[in-house]
Amino acid sequence: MIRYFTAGESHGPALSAIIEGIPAGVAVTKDDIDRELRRRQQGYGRGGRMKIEQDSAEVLSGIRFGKTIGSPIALVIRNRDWENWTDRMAQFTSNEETTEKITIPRPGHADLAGRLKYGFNDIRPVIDRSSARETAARVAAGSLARTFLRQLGIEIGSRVASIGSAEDAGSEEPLRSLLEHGAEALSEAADRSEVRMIGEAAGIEAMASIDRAKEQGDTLGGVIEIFITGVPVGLGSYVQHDRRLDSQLAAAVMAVQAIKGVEIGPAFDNARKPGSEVHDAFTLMKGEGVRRPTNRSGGLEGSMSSGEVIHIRAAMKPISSLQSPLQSFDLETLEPVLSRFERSDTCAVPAAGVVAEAVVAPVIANALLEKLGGDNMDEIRERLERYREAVRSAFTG
Ligand code: EPS
Repeated sequence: MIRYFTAGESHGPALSAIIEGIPAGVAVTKDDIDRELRRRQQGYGRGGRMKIEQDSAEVLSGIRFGKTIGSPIALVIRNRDWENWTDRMAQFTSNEETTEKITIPRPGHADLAGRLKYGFNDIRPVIDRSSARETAARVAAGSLARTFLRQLGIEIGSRVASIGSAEDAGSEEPLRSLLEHGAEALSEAADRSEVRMIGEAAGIEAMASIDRAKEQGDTLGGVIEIFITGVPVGLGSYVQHDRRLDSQLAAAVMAVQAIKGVEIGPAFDNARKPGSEVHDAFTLMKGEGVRRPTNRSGGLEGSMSSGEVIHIRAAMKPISSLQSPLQSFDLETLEPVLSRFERSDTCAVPAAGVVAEAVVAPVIANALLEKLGGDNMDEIRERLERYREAVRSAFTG
């Protein structure tokens, strides 16, 4: 089973991740990892920090001659900004006397609860670890799981469905035809837009609203959609709560900073409709087995993959570092003050889509490994092919 951890502070020396459980024999290039890191850094509305960083991962273990060897893979992404923070984030020299303490919590952030929970007299350690910069390490780790999946014909992609009130409406048809080529075709199309939308007019509107928010010292959230193609039927299980694939996917996406809502397919719309307009009827296709003309279940039935495209939607709240401050108070003087501004992005919804792609990859890879077992690529490929064939021929008479 694949598991991973990340470590690192936003302004410390580096971010790192150890990922274990990627089978042996997965062909990996350095660019399979760095490409995802670059994608995560893009997007209209990012702040000054993205001009400083050029994320790239050093691989310390687990890969030999361009292939995984089944052992843990350790990754390090250096923070270029660290050189500007060596005093304020010093590890062993005590600069407590000379370092300005952060004592005004930003509403909406981890600042206040984190300061109380860990007992600091300075919010800085909370800011630095709760920062969404940590997602760079998750993207690096996730890129290995998605490389594994890609070699088995399973692809992950995403688009931004809305930013603020600007919606990528009317893109359903191009979206469907892109997905026929696999979810990565969708992501490639989305990556051509700075806001990762498919419709050009929607993208222009979204960028204008980001500009307006920035001028007003405000921030914007949005909705992202993740698609996974090529997933065989029957991953996950209904027999026990912790084996349900929909809950595992939702948990992974919800664990991304600022994600506050997750739905499988159009779940909240479905909740307003009668069952006859929600459930996907079966059609038997010659040579292909069962298909559903609609996919309103988002590719999951009974908490298992249905064999259709998996479709997840996630709501990201607007970033909580606002240039136009909200009411706060000083933790030392207890005086009411306006919240302080910490350099930040105006909108990071496009990046959140890339992060969401990365965090669902280990979930799908684990569900596949649970179904098939196997420690190396040849073994897994053969078992998957046999399973796909059994599914294809199950109802073809
Ligand atoms: C972030 C604040 C900003 C963002 C950062 C997330 O960083 P800084 O405080 O250094 O300006 O740019 O995102 C990243 C650095 C990144 O790589 O995504 C925060 O507080 O969450």
